[in-house]
Amino acid sequence: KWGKMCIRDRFLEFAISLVQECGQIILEASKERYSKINKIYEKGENPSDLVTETDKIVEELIKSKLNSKFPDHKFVGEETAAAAGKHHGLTDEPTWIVDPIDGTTNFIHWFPFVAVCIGLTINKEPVVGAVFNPFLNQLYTARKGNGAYLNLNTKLPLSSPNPPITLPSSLSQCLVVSEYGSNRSSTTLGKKFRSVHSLMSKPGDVTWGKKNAGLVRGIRSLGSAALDIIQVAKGEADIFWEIGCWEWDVTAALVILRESGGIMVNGNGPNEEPFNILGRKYLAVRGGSSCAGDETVEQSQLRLVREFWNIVEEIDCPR
Ligand code: 2AM
Ligand code: CA
Ligand code: CA
Ligand code: CA
Repeated sequence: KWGKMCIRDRFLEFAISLVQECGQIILEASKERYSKINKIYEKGENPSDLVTETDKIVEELIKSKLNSKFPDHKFVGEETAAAAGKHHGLTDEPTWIVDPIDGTTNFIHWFPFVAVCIGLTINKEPVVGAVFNPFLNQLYTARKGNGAYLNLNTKLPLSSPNPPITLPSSLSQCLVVSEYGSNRSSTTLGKKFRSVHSLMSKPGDVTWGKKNAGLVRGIRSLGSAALDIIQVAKGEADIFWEIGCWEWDVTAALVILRESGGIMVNGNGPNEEPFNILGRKYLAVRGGSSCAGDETVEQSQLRLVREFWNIVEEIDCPR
């Protein structure tokens, strides 16, 4: 039914106007730190999983504006899903996938990596993405087939002044971004820590000193999965890895990542099974215009995916 629908600019334009409007609301609300508008709730039984009034207000605003503008379209949002207490599938209908505040803990603490994320899927394919960080006034946008941009004028990945961006030839040259999520059960977090540890040190490498290289160059956590992915789209990080996050963390940023030349898989790569936006395991590698050796850029990306996945321990994350 939606196969012939063209991906029109008006979808992206509307998403941009919404993230900008909501960014202002988020900024204003952040001034009222710890006051009523920012009343903080713990979600469910999980004390590290927080939500504020602002998360809810922003999501309701986006939902109602999208519903008036595109009444036939579906809506998926983090706080709506939380209120319903159950999850949903994804259909072929145009579906707006929204995270009103990605980085709620950052928002509460004024750590300036906070994003409002609006993505659109058609036929389950992410086609439009807008991610806005109001604290840094950075707007990231993309439409399938039309490139990815910072503040509507700077193309991603960044390449300053004008050299080709060379892909890392090995994991040891990669800067990795990842999150720990809000699941602090010792089994889940323990496995993740062991995986991260195995990336930061080489097996059998027990001495401190010059010989310790580590399997990756470093690991960073911004506290916003969407902005982690954006770092990869910009070319300022090489790999994004996260287990347990949701489609609203990923959809908008994924369009931007892909339009910047990056790839995202759920596990070992596209060879295994088609990418599933609901997969809750995400591994991304940035794009580049060249790479070392005889490989194509795509071959290099897939090799890095395989090498990375061989190191980290698989974690079961049923949804
Ligand atoms: P949120 O701020 O919208 O809740 C840091 O915790 C990052 O991981 C944020 O992007 C956060 O989104 C997301 N996140 C929250 N809960 C998570 C979970 N259980 N597993 C993985 N990521 C989660
Ligand atoms: Ca949340
Ligand atoms: Ca989120
Ligand atoms: Ca959120």
